[in-house]
Amino acid sequence: MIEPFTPEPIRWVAEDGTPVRPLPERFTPELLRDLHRVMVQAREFDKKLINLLRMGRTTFYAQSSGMEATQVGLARSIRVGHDWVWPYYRDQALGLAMGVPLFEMISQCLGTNTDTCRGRQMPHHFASRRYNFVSISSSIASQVPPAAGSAMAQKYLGTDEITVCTFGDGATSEGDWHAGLNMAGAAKAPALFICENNQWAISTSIREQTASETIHIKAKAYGMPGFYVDGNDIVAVMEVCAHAAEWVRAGNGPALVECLTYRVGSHSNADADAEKQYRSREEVEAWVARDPITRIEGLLAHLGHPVTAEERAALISETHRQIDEDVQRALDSGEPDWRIIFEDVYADMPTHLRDQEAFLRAEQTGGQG
Ligand SMILES: Cc1ncc(C[n+]2csc(CCOP(=O)(O)OP(=O)(O)O)c2C)c(N)n1
Ligand SMILES: [Mg+2]
Repeated sequence: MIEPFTPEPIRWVAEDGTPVRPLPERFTPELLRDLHRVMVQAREFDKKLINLLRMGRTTFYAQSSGMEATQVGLARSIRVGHDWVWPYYRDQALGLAMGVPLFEMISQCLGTNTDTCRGRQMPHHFASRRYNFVSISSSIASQVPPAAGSAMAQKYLGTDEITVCTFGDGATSEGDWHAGLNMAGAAKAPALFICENNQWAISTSIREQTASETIHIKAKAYGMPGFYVDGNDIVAVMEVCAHAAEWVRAGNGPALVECLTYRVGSHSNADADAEKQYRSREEVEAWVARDPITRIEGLLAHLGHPVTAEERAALISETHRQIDEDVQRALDSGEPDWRIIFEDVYADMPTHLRDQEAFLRAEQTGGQG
């Protein structure tokens, strides 16, 4: 039985990989291996994208390293392509686990012709129409009120879809967050709110962020259950998120899940983490020791299906090979033409934009027309 408002995060697997309660049957070695594969891919995606950033191929990237169990576990707890997902900017492991192709994510980061947004979004803000993965907004918590609206629409249309909305701990201090949760609660709309509590909002710690003991208790104020889960334990994340998702889908109204995890890398490429300005190395090292990938490997070993060093190395090199190939293919597609800034908004372009387009064309052709 999964209860809301537990004083401690719900946990299934201890840090050394030993189950602390009976493992549900669905967690077969095959499923665990598949989850492990996506988590490793996401970790390697971070490393490769940081390299591309250093090479000047892209200009923004925010790592999800350390948070893979939360994001992959969430992806595997919802109906992918059916439910609607309003993500935030650190959700690449969520996207990958939902099935968004690496190639699409890489193209978006590079802003090439193969980018579905064709360079018109900030890098690392991918979207996927096929997977109902809504375009990311960098303005903290700005996705929460529209997600509440999306859930209200689902309720009024009588579908069995739900809306999933993710955000960080810092987002819970924004007015938008409270407005969105209040609206979804009052409308009893099918929204699943997921807080990826990585305990830092750039350099602001969770203790400075709020006087509340936890994030999930804020759910009480909005008339919904708040679940508290160990976000580095993928079994616990999947059990809790699947339970909350089905509770929401059954028409009971929204729910909030707080996944307690940690960002082991820097906030983004614009961060003083490396300079050790706001958190101690001891703190980071303590969380590196609770790594979610190590934990699932410990569980597989406990079950008698260990991931060997060779298998892990092969998985990593295959991921790197795939990413290198996709990067090349994206770069080969070239940069979008400047004219696209005038496309995809108006069926009939207003006069002032037509004038601007003509002006730019003249500039491009050196005043020759
Ligand atoms: C409205 C708004 N205010 C400030 C910022 C600058 N900013 C970018 S990320 C961030 C921290 C967010 O922390 P959290 O919600 O915990 O997510 P995390 O980055 O830790 O995953 C801030 C303050 C912003 N993007 N939008
Ligand atoms: Mg945070």
